[in-house]
Order: sequence, then C-alpha cells, then structure tokens
Amino acid sequence: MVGGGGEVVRVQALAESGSGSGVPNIINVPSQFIQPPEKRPVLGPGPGPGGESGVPVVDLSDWEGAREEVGRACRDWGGFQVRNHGVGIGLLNQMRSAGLHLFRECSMEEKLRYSCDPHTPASEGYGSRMLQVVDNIESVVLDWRDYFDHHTFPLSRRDPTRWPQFLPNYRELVAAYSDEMKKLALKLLSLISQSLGLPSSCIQDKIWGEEEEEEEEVYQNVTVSYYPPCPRPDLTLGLQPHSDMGALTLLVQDDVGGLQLLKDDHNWVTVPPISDAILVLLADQTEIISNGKYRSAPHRALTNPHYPRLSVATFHDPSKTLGGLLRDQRGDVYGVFARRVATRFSPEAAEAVAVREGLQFSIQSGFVVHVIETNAATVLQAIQRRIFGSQIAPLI
Ligand SMILES: O=C(O)CCC(=O)C(=O)O
Repeated sequence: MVGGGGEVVRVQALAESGSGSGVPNIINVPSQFIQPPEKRPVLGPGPGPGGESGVPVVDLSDWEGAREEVGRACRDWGGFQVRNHGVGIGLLNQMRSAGLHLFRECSMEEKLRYSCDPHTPASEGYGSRMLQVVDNIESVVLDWRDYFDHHTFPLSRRDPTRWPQFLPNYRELVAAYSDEMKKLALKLLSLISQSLGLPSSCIQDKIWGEEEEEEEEVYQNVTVSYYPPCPRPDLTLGLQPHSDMGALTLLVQDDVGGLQLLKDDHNWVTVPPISDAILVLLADQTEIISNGKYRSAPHRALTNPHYPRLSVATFHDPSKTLGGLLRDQRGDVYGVFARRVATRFSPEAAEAVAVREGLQFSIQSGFVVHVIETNAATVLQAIQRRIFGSQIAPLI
C-alpha cells in the first residue's frame, strides 16, 4: 500500500508488527483499511471446503454436457468451478505451496528486492495495492492483501529473472503453471464460444488473433495474493468488489476460503474451496464481446482473524491491437453493460476513473476499465473510436 507520504507499507508486516515472530499480532486495524458501513461484509459461517453454495461446478470430462452447463453458468453467474480440467493437481498444489512459501518463509528484505513500482499501472513484482488512478490517495480504502504479480505472456514479456529464486525451481514452476493455465484458458474459450452457438475458435480469434499470431497476442499475468489474518474481518476486505477487466481469469485458492461472487447484483455468495478445482471468472471484455449475453463476475475477498489465505489468479487479457467488438443491432446492450458497471463500483472507484477527452470511462493498456457513462450511444461510439477503430466485426 502507498501511505500518505508515498511510502509503501506491507500488509503482512503490519499484521505481524510487534510480535517479532511472524505471528499475527495487531489488535486494531488502521483507519485506512476500514470500509464505510455500506461496504462492510455481513459475515456468516459460509460453506466449508467442498461445501454447497450454488456456484456451479462443471465436470470438463464430459465436454458435451459441459457446454450447456458452462453457458448457463456464464449467463447466470459469470463464474463457475471446473474439475477434470487437465491441469495436474500436483501442479496446483506446488503453486499453492510455493506461493505460501514466498510470503511466509522469504524475508521481507528478499521480497522487497522484487517490489513493483507503486506508481506504474500493472507493474510486475511484489505489491500491496493495485494502482488506481485517484485524485486523492488519502480517500481510498485499502485492501488487506499483499501480492506478487508475474508477467507471463506474451513470451516477450516473460522475464523470469524478475521473479524470486527462494526455491530452486520457483521460476520453472511459474513458467510451467502459466503454460498450463494458458492451455486451459484456450479450451474454456472454445467451450464458451460453442455454448454461444459459435465456432469453437471464434472468441479466441477475436481477442487474440488467428492461430499463427497467438504466441505474441495472449496477455497473461499470474498473481499470487496473500491475505494475512485480520483482527476485524467485519470492518475490512481482503480485496474490494471488482470485476476483472480482461477476458478470462482462472483462480486457484487454498482451503481457507473467503472469495465471494456477486449473484444477481445484490447477493454475495462464498465460493467453497475445492482443492482440485479451478474457478473460472468471466471478465469485462468477454461480457462486451458476447454482447452482454454473458456477464463478467464481480467478486471480492473477505478476511478472517485466524488463518492467512492464499490464492493464485491467472488473468488472460485481449491483445492490444485487435478489433472484435460485437455489434448489437438494438444498440442498447452497451447501455446495460454501462449501467451494471456503474452500479457495481464504489463512488471512490468511480471517482478514480480518469476522464480523458471528455469520455466517461477510462482506458488502461487499451482496455475499458470502468464505464460510468450510462448513455449507450456515447459508450458505444467511444469504445469504437478509442479501442476498435471504425471496423467492428459483428460476432453474434
Ligand atoms: O484472492 C482471491 O480469491 C481473489 C483474487 C482476485 O480477485 C484478483 O487478484 O483480482
């Protein structure tokens, strides 16, 4: 996190301050972490590992059956867990365990050698707060989380020397994990395309280019998040509500639990940890590209007073250059999208939107981030002009 004076304070160090033993020790949380009353979570027991919550679980070993279930889950939830996904449980466990090791066993000095630049959006490395464009940094409520972000695709962005070496095979492990997640993301996008009645490579081609260009066009980041135990889970959030801005996120969590999906715009539902499952989250560009037929999944992370929690999120983002927006003949889907996004974000987040050239939404690395304009025509024109040029290829 960036303090008022611009200094970076690590949440883990804060949580453990005073104990001298690496054990959580603080009793109260600093005011910067306290959510306003309307944002505070209502805490309940929640489903335990493998418990029932309603979040769909899809078995990918039955491809035909999966297509329909995936379509329903994308429409109703924007997210679902998958099993029999083809990624070895051993690899998932190794990544979880290495992530925990990174935060629990590596010295702060070692982690700080890989600090990301707190002033540059989406910079790689050890961080404590995702950069938002804000007028008043003091007004932002901070997340109870530290993270380590790895840039993994395209390969021209992948530089393992920027990743720590605290385990002899850590760099190879992250590279192998990234490769497997990319394969799964491609499989899932083809299933999602088919579930929309489209040819299987349709969405993939739109967002990542035709096959021969693919290596250079997939943008992928692997982010390991660490949520230290927090003495006031009723007042704080590990991660504030947001939907991801790219195409598809694949998330693996440990068995502590705390991730929630927003169902029907008002009901926070805990995603039960399932050790061999991977959570698939549709992101904003998939909502846009599906003409709003499928939705991106707003989600947040709770804190808890007893255990540190770990997750590994792999973000897949569209290439920066392609045009693939779907045209909606009625012209109002983008209005629906804009209204949903506008109500989803906090006033602070909305304030954080950089308004450029009079457009009521912000662009980061070529993507629409927060749309706060509710006029469909303006949004559509703005997206066309700023991202996709005048060539818009209808898909549905
Ligand atoms: O830790 C989690 O479960 C959620 C992580 C997440 O949403 C993110 O990194 O954007």
